[in-house]
Amino acid sequence: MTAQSPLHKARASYQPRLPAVFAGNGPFVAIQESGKTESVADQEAICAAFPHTYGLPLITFDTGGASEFPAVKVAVVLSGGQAPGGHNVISGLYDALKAINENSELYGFLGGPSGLTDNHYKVLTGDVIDAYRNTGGFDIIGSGRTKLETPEQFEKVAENCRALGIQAVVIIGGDDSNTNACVLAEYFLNKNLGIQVIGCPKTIDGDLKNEQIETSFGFDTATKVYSELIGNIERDANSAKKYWHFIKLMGRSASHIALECALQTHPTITIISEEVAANNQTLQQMAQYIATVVADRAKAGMDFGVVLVPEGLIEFIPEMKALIAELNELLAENDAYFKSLEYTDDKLQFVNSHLGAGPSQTFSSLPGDIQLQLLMDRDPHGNVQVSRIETEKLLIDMTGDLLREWHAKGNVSGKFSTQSHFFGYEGRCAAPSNFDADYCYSLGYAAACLIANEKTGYMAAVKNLSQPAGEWSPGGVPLTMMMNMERRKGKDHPVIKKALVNLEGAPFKRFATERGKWANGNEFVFPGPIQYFGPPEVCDRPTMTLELESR
Ligand code: FBP
Repeated sequence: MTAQSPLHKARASYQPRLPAVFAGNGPFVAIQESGKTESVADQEAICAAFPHTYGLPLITFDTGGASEFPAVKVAVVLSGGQAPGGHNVISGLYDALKAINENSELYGFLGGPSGLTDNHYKVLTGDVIDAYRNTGGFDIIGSGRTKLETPEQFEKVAENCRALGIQAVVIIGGDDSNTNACVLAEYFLNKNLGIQVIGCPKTIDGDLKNEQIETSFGFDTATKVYSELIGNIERDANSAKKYWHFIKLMGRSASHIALECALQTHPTITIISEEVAANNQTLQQMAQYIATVVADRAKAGMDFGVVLVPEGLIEFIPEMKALIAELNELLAENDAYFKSLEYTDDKLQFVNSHLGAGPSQTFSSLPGDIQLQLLMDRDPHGNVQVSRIETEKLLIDMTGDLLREWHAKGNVSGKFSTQSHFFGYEGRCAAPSNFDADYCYSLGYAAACLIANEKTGYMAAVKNLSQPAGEWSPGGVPLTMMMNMERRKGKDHPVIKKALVNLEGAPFKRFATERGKWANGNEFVFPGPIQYFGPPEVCDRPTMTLELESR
């Protein structure tokens, strides 16, 4: 990269703010440990799967630790989808390792976890790190979604680390990648290989959070970017007064992104998948709800509005959930045969002839495009690729059909002209907000402290995030503590528990009390672009989710 924008240049010299415990003494911290911990669910099964790493204590850092550490060689890998701030985790890690001992070295493994098995790496020097400080993207070393799951892969990782003298591996990833980190830590301990593994909580989706992890990095920046775009569309809708905009938002299964964006922008309608599941709402009922709001607004002369649709919605609609579960099992059991089918008709026929009565009926009722999108390859972790299913278009079609029916009966007036959008990739590589820049840098520091203190099987963590950075509390959370058993690719597996939107939580409750007003009037809010320089109430505001959850 040679040409740089003025913002890129100005941002390079931003010095991320650190929690007080690091600001005073750098990474030389004292370790405070809790008692034995338990996994969030399925304790017996998780304990049996991770006998060496189960039950580790929680760690918080305090001032007054050792003042010297030996040099250490560390590997870092970025895993899964991009999230703003990844480069700052790496720069925080680098700076802390160098502060610990200037002879420490950081190796960046390329293209995600496969870099570790294939031994593709580059040494991260000060010059390389400086070029990426406070920038978005994962391009410093690239990312990938390879799942580390077989002993052969683990042996390869160990062999490659040993050859370079690497003592610790930092995996920066989401729930699935941190599940990999946990499995790897357990394997290395079991084999007594002396290689530590530390995870870092990354994902724009916001679903890697729990009692200990307040938010994953990237959620703050991504939701601010989407909220800016939604606000712009709201203003366009309100100016032209002729379109209904249906916006699908990334976020995988959980609706955290849609909820946060709704709180920031007050759209006309927002669907929250978790509520749909709780109310057992069918696709038809959802279309009815949207059509009713459209018809009511038409009566008031408002043939326009903005609808937010979380990308994972399809998995939460009861009849679709049953269909997807059966498809997952069917495709996992017949993977090779299904992939050998060349023609679409043969694939559809195979699926139709193997599905049970209910799922088969649901499948047949879907438009052809959606049927094919549901049959696309699962990701390496067995997840349906919801970003590729055009749920927003399905809702537009169904709502339109209903409105035409009502129109024919003379029950509604007005026009239903639509535009569809999908916001996802637009937000994943944005320059990190001040919050994400600071948070990620602190996570990198925390990972280095865990390594220097010979910990393994931990996720680097920073708490008290709704307060200014100086008051943040860094430490480590045992990876096993976040695990439960889930069905993947037709089998039960120990995985980190995804956090879905809590319908009893403050963010959803706030949304639920306000949405009626937003549907009937024009309550749009226009957040505008992320600001990096300026007054703290504009530049340093955390997400509303974090703010409301910490009250
Ligand atoms: P992870 O952070 O869990 O890896 O996923 C982030 C994400 O952006 C999801 O919101 C989205 O469904 C998925 O990645 C898209 O995957 P891909 O980048 O492979 O298209």
